[in-house]
Amino acid sequence: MFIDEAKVELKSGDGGHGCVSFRREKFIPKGGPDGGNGGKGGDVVLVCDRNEGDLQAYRWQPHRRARNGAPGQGRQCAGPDGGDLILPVPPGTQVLEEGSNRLVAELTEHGERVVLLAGGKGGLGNMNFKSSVNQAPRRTTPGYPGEEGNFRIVLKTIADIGLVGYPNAGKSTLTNLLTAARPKMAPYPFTTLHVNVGVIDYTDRFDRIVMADIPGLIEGAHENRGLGHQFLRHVERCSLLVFIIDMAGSENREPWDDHRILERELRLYSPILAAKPRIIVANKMDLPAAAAKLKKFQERVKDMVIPISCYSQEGIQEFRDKLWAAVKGPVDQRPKAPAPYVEPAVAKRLAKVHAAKVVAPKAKAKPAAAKPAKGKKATVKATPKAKSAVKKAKPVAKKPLLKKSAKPVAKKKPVKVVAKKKAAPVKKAASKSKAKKK
Ligand SMILES: Nc1nc2c(ncn2[C@@H]2O[C@H](COP(=O)(O)OP(=O)(O)OP(=O)(O)O)[C@@H](O)[C@H]2O)c(=O)[nH]1
Ligand SMILES: [Mg+2]
Repeated sequence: MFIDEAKVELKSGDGGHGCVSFRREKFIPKGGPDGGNGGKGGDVVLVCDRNEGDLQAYRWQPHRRARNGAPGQGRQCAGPDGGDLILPVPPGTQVLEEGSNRLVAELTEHGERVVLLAGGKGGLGNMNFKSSVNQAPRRTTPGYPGEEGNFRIVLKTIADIGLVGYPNAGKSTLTNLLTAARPKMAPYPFTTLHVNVGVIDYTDRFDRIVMADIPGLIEGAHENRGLGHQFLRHVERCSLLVFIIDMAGSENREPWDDHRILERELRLYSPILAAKPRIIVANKMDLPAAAAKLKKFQERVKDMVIPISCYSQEGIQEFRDKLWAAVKGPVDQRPKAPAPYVEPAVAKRLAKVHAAKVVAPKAKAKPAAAKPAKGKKATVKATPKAKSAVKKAKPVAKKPLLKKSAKPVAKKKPVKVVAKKKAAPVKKAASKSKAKKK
């Protein structure tokens, strides 16, 4: 049984008490205080070990405690320290505080060590308290108690790619084909009940890719249908998701429906997982219905699709190469994260708002197009649209003249000039009449 979560109650060792003792030897009267210190309590230490597969050991033995330090002894002997409690855990283990769910420790690299709970310090024996004024002290200190706590240990498998698909899509068959892992494969749903990790070896490139095969997802997994979402945590750390889709629809489902539902379930599980880059693998291409369905599928889903068949092994080499390029190849050639999903109703509303925003600046642009009409002598060769704008602007420019508005419009100047010309003859006439009078 694969166990990826366990609740544990841990306690580090208490420190040993200090000792009260006086040296008593033949012919040595009043030998003085010689009580030793107590030993330190053992720590609770987590060690990351790649040979550990899961957390089974903690499920069956959840109460663990480190050893206490021994009390001090006479003749200035310190008590021995309590031994540390070493807890080996597989890479990808997280330790959370029970109740608050605070992440306390995370171990990802083989050999990593984390002291989860420190052991208590040992107490001081009476030899530490002797002085010129107190030559026979009976004073000691007790050992400090160790720490204790309840924790939840969770395993999140570390793999480069995670296989996601409906039950019977062929995830385990593909894992068997590409890696040395041997997950069970059979023509009934939920054959795989836990995570299987396999390694794809690229001997020619001196490289490897770690692949995680998880149990199948079905519609309503977020409501705990099937095995629910619980295994999706194992693909949370993958850099790439591989959607395996039964392209032949051998279970009377359409492949595009499978794809839509898988996307939805990922979204409902976590937005982080939904935003991971992915590639789609069309499996079971050896079956007759597959080719036609693949065409329809590609019309609906625009992402890259790699057709393969685990039976005839068609497309497997190409898949291996594309996988390597997607995980280890140049960064700019790797698949990009999908655009964030927007609910269709929200998308419609956004489209309307966007359209309104696009129209608004056009309406503002009209007066700007009319501006050159003020100067009349605008020599800019206007496009047909601009010409029409200029034509439309002409009556607008005349209007202020008719209304005699106070605005300094270019056409007002000739009016003033006319007024001056008329005024001049009047003055001349007045001067002529004055001359006649004289
Ligand atoms: N015709 C055909 N059948 C396939 C192909 N790949 C897998 N199968 C069959 O599909 C069935 C299911 O395969 P599995 O690998 O167990 O499917 P799975 O996705 O791991 O299923 P679960 O573990 O239940 O989630 C098995 O009977 C396989 O033999 C393929 O390329 N062509
Ligand atoms: Mg399987």
